[in-house]
Amino acid sequence: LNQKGCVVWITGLSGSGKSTLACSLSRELHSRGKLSYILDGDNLRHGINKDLGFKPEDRTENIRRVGEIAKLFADAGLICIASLISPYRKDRDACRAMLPDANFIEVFMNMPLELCESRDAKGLYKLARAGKIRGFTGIDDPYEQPLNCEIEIQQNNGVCLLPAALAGQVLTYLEEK
Ligand code: GGZ
Repeated sequence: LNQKGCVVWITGLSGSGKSTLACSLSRELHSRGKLSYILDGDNLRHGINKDLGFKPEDRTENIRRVGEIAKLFADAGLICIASLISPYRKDRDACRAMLPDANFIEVFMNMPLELCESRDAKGLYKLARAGKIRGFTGIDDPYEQPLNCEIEIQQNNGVCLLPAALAGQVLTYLEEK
């Protein structure tokens, strides 16, 4: 395998584009002959993490488990792309601490709440606003922005780059490392 394992950890609000970036990045890596694997918070919550909800201690355990699994993939030489809201800084930092520092690349999807909320693919923001879901990130549960992330994705004059271009930003970073 002509690659070194690492973890690309994508964090951000629901609807900020984490999964889209993860898919695009995985596709771009594949086309360059690089092996990757996506760990998606929402998917894993149907299987290995189906005993967990969204209380702070459940989110912490969710992120801890995914961090441990990501580490295994990275040890096996894969580029593991983790896509979770992971709203609490201490939980993300605990995952970072599991790996040699250069092997944890934190990507912050810094999108305005209004944009995420306007997408509302599953109608969850609407339910949260109506008080039908409690503890929804960005509404009545905090999102703690990274202080020292490796890559920050932002809109530029209200325009967001296409997923392939965003993936390109991450690829450039990975290639330089
Ligand atoms: C945040 C919630 C909640 C609450 C359900 N808060 O955008 P989605 O819908 O498809 O993906 C979100 C997913 C979040 O799972 P994570 O494992 O990434 O969260 S964390 O890292 O905080 O553990 C969202 C949906 O679950 N969802 N209830 N209360 N997101």
